[in-house]
Amino acid sequence: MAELNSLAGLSPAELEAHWMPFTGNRHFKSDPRLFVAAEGMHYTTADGRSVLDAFSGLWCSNLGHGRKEIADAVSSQLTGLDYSPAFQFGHPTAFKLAKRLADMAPGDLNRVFFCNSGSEAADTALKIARAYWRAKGRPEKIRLVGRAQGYHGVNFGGISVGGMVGNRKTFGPALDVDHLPHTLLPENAFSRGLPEHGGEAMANRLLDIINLQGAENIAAVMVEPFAGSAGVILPPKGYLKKLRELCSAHDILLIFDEVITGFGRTGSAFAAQEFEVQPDIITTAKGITNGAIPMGAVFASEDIYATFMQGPEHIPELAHGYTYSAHPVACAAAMATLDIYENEKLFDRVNEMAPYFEEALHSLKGVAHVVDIRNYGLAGAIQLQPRDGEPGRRAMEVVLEAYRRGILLRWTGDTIAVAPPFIIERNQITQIAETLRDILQDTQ
Ligand code: PXG
Repeated sequence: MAELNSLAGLSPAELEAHWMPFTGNRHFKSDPRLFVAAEGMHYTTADGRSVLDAFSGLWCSNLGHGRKEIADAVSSQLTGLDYSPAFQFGHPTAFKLAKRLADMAPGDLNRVFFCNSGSEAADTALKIARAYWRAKGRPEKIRLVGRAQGYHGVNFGGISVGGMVGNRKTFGPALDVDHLPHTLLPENAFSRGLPEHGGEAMANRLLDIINLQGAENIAAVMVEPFAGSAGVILPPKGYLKKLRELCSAHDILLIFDEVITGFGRTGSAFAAQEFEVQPDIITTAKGITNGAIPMGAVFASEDIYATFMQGPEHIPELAHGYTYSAHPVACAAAMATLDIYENEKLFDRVNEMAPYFEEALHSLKGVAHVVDIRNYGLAGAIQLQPRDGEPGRRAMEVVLEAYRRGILLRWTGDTIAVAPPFIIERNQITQIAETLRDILQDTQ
C-alpha cells in the first residue's frame, strides 16, 4: 500500500509508457520521484512530503507555484477564446502582450515573435538572423557562432550553436558552426558575482573565428549572458561589452539567449539591462508565463523588423511560425505573470535577496568536495570535485539526497545548481545551504 501511495497509484505499465525527457528512464522508474501538487515555495511528493523548490521547477516558476491570478486568467481565456488561428488572423491579447514585453525590453527590441519554448525561440532567432542578411542583400552571411558549454535547447539550430557536445553527438550532422571557448577560468574560482579575469581576452577569441571564416560570411553570434544549463558560468567583467563591440565592428548580429536570465533572474528584467549590453535579438521562454503554460518569445530590433518589411504586402515577410504562436491561453498566462512581477516588485526582491543568497552559497567554501562556487542574482552553482572514474555521480547523489531531505535542486555534470523562486525567504536560503553542507560532509 505504501508503495502504491508513493507511485501516486501508477501501474508499472503506466510508468513504462512515458518516455521521459533528459532522464535516465530505467534509473528513474526503479525509484520514481513524483510530484502531485505545488504551492508557493513547495512541491508535495506522491508520498506526501513537502519539498522546498530551490530550482523554480526548471528555472521557470519564478513567482513560486499555484498562483491564482495565472490560473484565473488561463481559465477565463479558455472559456472566452480557447484558440485563434496564429497565421493571417489575430487576437487582441497577443498584441497587448507584445507591446508590454517591448516596453520591458532593452533599447529598441520592440518587435516580438511568439513561439512555445526556449528551443523554438533559439531556432527562430537563428533563422531571423540568416534571413535578415539575405533581406539586406548579403545572402552569404549565413555562418553562426556559438560558445562551448552553451545551451540553446534541443532543436537542430540550437544544438548546433549550443556547445554541450553530449546533446549533439548522437544526432548526426548538425549545422556547421564555430564556437567561442567558454569562460569558466580557474583563476576566477569562488568569484562573487561577475569574475574579474579574462573578459576581454575571452571575447577577443571571436577575432580568431572572424579571421578563419571571414566576417562577410558570419550572420550572428549567439550566447547566453550567463550559461545556465552548464552550471551558471558567468561572463567575466568586460566580456559581453567586448563581444558587442566586435560584433558591431564586423556587421555580425549579437543574439542573447535569455531563456534563463530573462524575467528577473539577474535582478533586472533582462540580463542585457543588468550587464548594460544591447543585443540585436533576445530569446526568452520559461519565466514569461512562470512555467504555467508553454511559451517563448523572440525580441528583435526595429532595424531587423524594418528590414523584413519589403516586397508585396500580402506575402508573409518571414516564412516561419507555429500553430501555437501567441496562443491565447499562453498570452493570458503571460499577462497575469507580468502583473505579478510588477505588483510584487519581484525583480527588486531578487536584488534584495541576492547578497544573502551569495553569502549562504559561499559559506560552503572549504566544505568537502567543493572546488568552485558561482553566483549572480538568484542563480548559483556549487561545483564539486568529480569522484574518480565516475564523473557526474557525486553531484547526482547529493541532489537525490537533498530531495530525500526535502529540497529540490538540479545537477549538471558535477555541479549543483540553485535557482529559487524570487519569493524565497532568508530562512529558506539558509535551509538550502545548511542541508547542502550536511550532505556534502556525509558524501564520499
Ligand atoms: N535556451 C536556454 C538558455 C535554456 O536554458 C533553452 C534554451 C531551451 O528551452 P526549452 O523551453 O525548449 O527547454 C533553455 C532550457 C537546467 C535546465 O538544468 C535548463 C533548461 C531546461 C531544463 C533544465 O539547467 N534550459
